[in-house]
Amino acid sequence: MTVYFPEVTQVSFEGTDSTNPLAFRHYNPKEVVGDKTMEEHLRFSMAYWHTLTGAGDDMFGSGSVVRPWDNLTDPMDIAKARAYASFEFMQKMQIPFFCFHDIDLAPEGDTLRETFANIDTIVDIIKELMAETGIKLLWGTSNLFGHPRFMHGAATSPNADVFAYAAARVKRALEITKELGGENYVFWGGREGYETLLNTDMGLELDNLARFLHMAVDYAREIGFTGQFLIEPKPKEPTKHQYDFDVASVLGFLHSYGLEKDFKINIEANHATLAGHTFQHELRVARINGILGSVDANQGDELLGWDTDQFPTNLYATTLAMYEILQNGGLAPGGLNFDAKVRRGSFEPIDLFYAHIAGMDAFAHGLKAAHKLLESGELEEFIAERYSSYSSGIGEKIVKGEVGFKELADYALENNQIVNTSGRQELLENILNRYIFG
Ligand code: XUL
Ligand code: CO
Repeated sequence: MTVYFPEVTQVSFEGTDSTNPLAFRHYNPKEVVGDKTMEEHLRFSMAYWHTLTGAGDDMFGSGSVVRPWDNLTDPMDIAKARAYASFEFMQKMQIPFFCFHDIDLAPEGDTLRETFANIDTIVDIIKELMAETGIKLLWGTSNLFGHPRFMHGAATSPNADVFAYAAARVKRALEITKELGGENYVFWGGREGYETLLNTDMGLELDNLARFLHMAVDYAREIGFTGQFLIEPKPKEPTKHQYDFDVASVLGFLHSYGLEKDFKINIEANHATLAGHTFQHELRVARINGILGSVDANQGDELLGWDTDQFPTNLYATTLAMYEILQNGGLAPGGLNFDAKVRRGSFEPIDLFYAHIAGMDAFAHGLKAAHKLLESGELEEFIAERYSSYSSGIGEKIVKGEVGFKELADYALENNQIVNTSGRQELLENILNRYIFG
């Protein structure tokens, strides 16, 4: 059997004293944190598109990466090598899930039929590898943005033939996701947005997007797919404006079109920051609305204004993310998918290992810190006290709906002394630091 990554035998937990760069210092899959093991909490997933298909190209330059299949020329041979290599990689990394777009797996053919046949060949291999290794599919999706046919969108294209083509692709991707036992199915808007309103019928485009999603749900039910549907918000890039801008706008869209019972949200950290929000903000909005479904775990660069998809290493972000996720009761059937890529200059296969180790350790550390923070109740006690004016007196009456503007005005006219208390942000930041850094 071909070994694709001979430089690594197995990445294991060695603890915080270890200086081995090919070991985990925090991620210890069987370690129990609260009510679950780390692997049950974190549900790590590898993104097939970045780790196997990604070439290291960017808008200024072509592919840079060196990969073990570079000696192959036939695109189907390359696709097969990637499939085998992906499972070797996940096993060596102890990653229990993966995610893919339909055409990450195999090259597109000249016709849609040929494309499906190419994908089916690889799906058969992947199915066997899943059975052999026990590695599972977190989610499937369809790439409805890369090919020029999607230049004006997919479900929101002004061209009905493109809408039909996109439907055929999602239909097949749903069938594959079901066949592989996928636990979720993701819709990322891709090019569902606009470049200029001068040529755009926004009302029709949004209606069509909703029609498309309803058709997907109907078809999934028809074939017995029981996985969770997810929408992944992103405000811009590649289009100037993407309809699934952020969690709040997706929530409004789902309610407007009667889709709110069928969809949850897949939150990507770098998309949150592109929308001008923190990662924690997006998780919080989803959590309090009961629609936090899954996470694309990555991070952006503070100085670059685009979707750099870096591996997550920021302990503040991972801790506060896990703080939301723990309060959500976890993510299952969702998980933490590394929608992240190595930098263009990190072109060697071993960089894929270092990158995933960094992300897994950062989230494992975040999990431990967030668990301790929640156990202590320090923030929750502070917050409860901060809002205690709503537990008695006029506040209680407001919350219970017992007063209106007339009663409140009467109260305010008699209450000449409003006393505020400090928000204590800096104290709370000290407390957070104590849980992160000890
Ligand atoms: C693009 C992105 C996608 C989705 C799946 O920014 O995040 O890879 O996660 O289509
Ligand atoms: Co993503």
